[in-house]
Amino acid sequence: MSYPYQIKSLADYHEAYKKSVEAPEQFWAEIAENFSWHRKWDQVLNWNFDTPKVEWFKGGQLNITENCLDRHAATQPDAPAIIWEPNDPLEAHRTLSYKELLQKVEQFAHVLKNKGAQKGDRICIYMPMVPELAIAVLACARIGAIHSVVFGGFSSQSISDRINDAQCNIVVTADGAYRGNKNIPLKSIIDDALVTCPSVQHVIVLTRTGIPVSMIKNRDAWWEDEIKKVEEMGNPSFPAVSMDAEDMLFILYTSGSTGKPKGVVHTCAGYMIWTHYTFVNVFQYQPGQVHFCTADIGWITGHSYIIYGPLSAGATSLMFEGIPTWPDAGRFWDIVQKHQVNILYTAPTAIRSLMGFGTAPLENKNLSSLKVLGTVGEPINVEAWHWYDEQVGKKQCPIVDTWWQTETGGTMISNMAGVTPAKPSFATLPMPGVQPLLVDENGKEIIGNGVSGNLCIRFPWPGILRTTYGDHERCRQTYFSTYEHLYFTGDGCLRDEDGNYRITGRVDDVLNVSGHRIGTAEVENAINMHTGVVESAVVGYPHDIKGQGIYAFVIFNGMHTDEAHTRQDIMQTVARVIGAIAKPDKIQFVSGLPKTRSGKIMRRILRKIAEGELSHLGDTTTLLDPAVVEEIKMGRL
Ligand code: 7RM
Repeated sequence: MSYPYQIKSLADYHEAYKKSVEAPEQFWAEIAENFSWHRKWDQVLNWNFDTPKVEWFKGGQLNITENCLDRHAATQPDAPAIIWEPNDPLEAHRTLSYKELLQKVEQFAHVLKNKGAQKGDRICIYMPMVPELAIAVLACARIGAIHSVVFGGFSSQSISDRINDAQCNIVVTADGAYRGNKNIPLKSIIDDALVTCPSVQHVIVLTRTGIPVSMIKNRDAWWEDEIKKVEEMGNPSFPAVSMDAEDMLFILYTSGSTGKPKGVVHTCAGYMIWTHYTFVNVFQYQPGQVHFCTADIGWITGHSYIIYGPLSAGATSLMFEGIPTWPDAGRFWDIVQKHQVNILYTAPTAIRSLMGFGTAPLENKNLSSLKVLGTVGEPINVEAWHWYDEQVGKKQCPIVDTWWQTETGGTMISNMAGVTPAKPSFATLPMPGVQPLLVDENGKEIIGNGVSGNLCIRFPWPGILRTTYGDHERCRQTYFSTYEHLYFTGDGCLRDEDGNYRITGRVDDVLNVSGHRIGTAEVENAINMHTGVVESAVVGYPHDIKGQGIYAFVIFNGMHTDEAHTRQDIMQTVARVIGAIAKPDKIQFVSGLPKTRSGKIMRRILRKIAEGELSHLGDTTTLLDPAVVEEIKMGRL
């Protein structure tokens, strides 16, 4: 496949950017012409950020899976679409060509249809990182069902909240999952979740680990048995269902500043074009290259840059089931060597954790296939950037620092590999179609360079979220009401003298722990479920590997046998309610929390204490009880 819209030089970039701002409709229409449509659109863009309402390619009809599968299966049937590397290096890898992947997606689309799935239904997918996860996702898209993938590390409670919010009628899962030396009982976690999910009628269970599971009659079926039924039907093809450009493609839950995760909604055409365009340009993908994105498909990065971006481009996408440090800290490098990976896209937290093992795991690994490196998920510190550049890229590979969010669908601010200049710890320049600006607390735009403020976007791009599932008002409130007529990202940002952007981190109550977004309110709610807890306050603090760690201040009134034991109990509670990723790193027991006279917890003070900045707490005179601050300082962990 060729990409006529691939930007080839800095001058090209400036030209494309200018056109995308001056004539956005013409710009995106020309790109959209390169996809397969059942019907062309009537209007390129219709929008209003106040409602908010954004519609791209309204009236157009298409199916994203024809763009990701059929057209490549026709022109390059034997080209590898997915290379799958298992958790355990002793197990054989698998390669699925475009022809094979299409056939498997059609088979599973039949399975879903046989279970009664219809266009518009919501289907929850809770699976390990195996090819069948991508197959399930694409099969949903093929029949027009809306997928809601839930990361395999979330607890029963988190799953049932998400299933109930979206009213899913089908769940696709596996018996278990391998992650490093752990064996996670996915089906049993699903069984616990479904006790409180009356909307679910069918559960399809893939065999992965072989651990015993309980199968409930008339509800649960094995993936393999259902596939056999389709084979017995003679493996009929499955014509892709025609979708409106603005029909929902998927829901993905993400944390915000309130306790309840939001179901971010993306639609078919805009999301497809945005992930494709950003994939091809940011990584400068060349046909035949192997792209390795290390994210889990449970997060947006996996949706956009393991599945939809690469496959829409006819690329080879490498999917890895395991973790970077098992069986040893050379796992990524073995994979790069074994599969001749050309593009490696990972998170700063993974780089920092591997840095901790020194350079020994890199010795005798042939990384010469690498052409482009990428990072995503959190700010990358300069030290990690240089380590990545020197030890992994051998100073031969451009590094793209891609800033974006679940809500933006794809990359928003990033350099383009080898085409626009990189600057360590800077995401640098906006993608064509992205119009960033910085504002102060009052929403006044901060003009000029060498300034910082809150990062907003003033014009829609094709991949912007359309709503939060079932609660459009919440979408308006969260993203479009803080500053009038603008999309607010929740991130703080600096713009240097040359106009390069550096994202400095969240300015709301959202933590970024190892690249995972976690709301402080969510963690507090989970802690408060422990019977002995009276109240809690959670803040982030700088953590060498995770980027941010979770620090919890807890008022405990229960029966203390000993503090260490109570800490463990609270950790367990959080793991049960949310998942292990949200376990606090530190729990400090306190007798009170710093509150204003109106009862608001002053997190600013707690944040400073957690960071260890004990002497610059700022004004504490408005506190109800200033003495409590002294006590908390004394007991700091
Ligand atoms: C893709 C993803 C979004 C939040 C975002 C930022 C932070 C992501 C970068 C970054 C600095 C980056 N989606 N973030 N990428 N900060 N530099 N290159 O991570 O919805 O899970 O998180 O992540 O704070 O708002 S996400």
